[in-house]
Amino acid sequence: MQQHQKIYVAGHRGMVGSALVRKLQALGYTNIVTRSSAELDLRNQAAVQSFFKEEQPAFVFMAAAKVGGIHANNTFRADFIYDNLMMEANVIHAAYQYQVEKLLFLGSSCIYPKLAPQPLKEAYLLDGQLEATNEPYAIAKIAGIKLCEAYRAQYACNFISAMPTNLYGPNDNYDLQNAHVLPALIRKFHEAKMQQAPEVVLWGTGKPMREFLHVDDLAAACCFLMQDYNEAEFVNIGTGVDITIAALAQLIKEIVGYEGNIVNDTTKPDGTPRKLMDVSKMKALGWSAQIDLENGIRSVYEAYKSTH
Ligand code: GFB
Repeated sequence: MQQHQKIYVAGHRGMVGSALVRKLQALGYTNIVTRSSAELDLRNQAAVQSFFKEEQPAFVFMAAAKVGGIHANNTFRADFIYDNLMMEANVIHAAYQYQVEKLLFLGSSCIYPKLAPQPLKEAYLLDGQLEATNEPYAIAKIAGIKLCEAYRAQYACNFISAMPTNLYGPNDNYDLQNAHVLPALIRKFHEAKMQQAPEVVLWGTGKPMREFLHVDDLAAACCFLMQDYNEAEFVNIGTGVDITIAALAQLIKEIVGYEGNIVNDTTKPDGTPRKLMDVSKMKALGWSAQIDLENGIRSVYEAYKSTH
């Protein structure tokens, strides 16, 4: 990837896409093309094709997706499968038609079977039943991996896939119903502190374990793969360290400085018991995450306070 070559970052307004644009700019890439979803609906095949025909990007980061936390995934099941399938099929097919030199597709750790052995090795894909709350999203993301593999096998396209663990960072979604756990808890503890509320409600039992990666680390990993990795097999991206939801809540409570109680709402789902990435492949390639969880949460909380 040369600094003057045209790079399309799909989904540049999202948490991942905006981190990619920041990272690419910091690395000196000057020819980045973007479209908002109002300008280009990636679910519309004709619109996607005319965009690729007009812009002819050399590289594509496919970071556009419909995403959300456990409740959003479980509720908007049709939207999560339809929107994601359409976007990725249109972008990947257009990248083939318009001879994109290389494409990176972003998936998710929820592609793995619910009860897969831990840590999750890339080889565990399609080895068992998926977690029910996010099955439609996971199926769409698995389809994205398979699209990349199939276009590589049939048409020799250099399409690669990366599977990030749970992410957080700038431009995250803080909507309490639809957010992921980390931003939701930052908001809940912050508002409880401001209102001097006696308790904060944690969904589920607090026992599930999750791994959290700062999106700036993910962006660095994606640029690294775009520059150096050209294989068919997808690659996990994570920290290799996980934490219970109860311990995460305690950590965020301390960072925010909230002094009330935490209560569990066990009518809400726990989701997958654990999804810790095996990051040995990425480590062997020479990349590992740099931002530790406590510092990462401190930085996003500072940003949250300045904008809310
Ligand atoms: O982050 P999260 O919504 O998604 O929830 P998943 C993680 C865990 O935190 C679950 C608990 O056990 C939740 O029950 N939790 C506790 C909360 N309090 C809260 C809260 O206030 N809000 C939220 N959202 N959770 C998603 C998938 O799964 O992860 C997607 O649905 C995607 O497909 C994404 O893969 C990365 O980690 O369970």
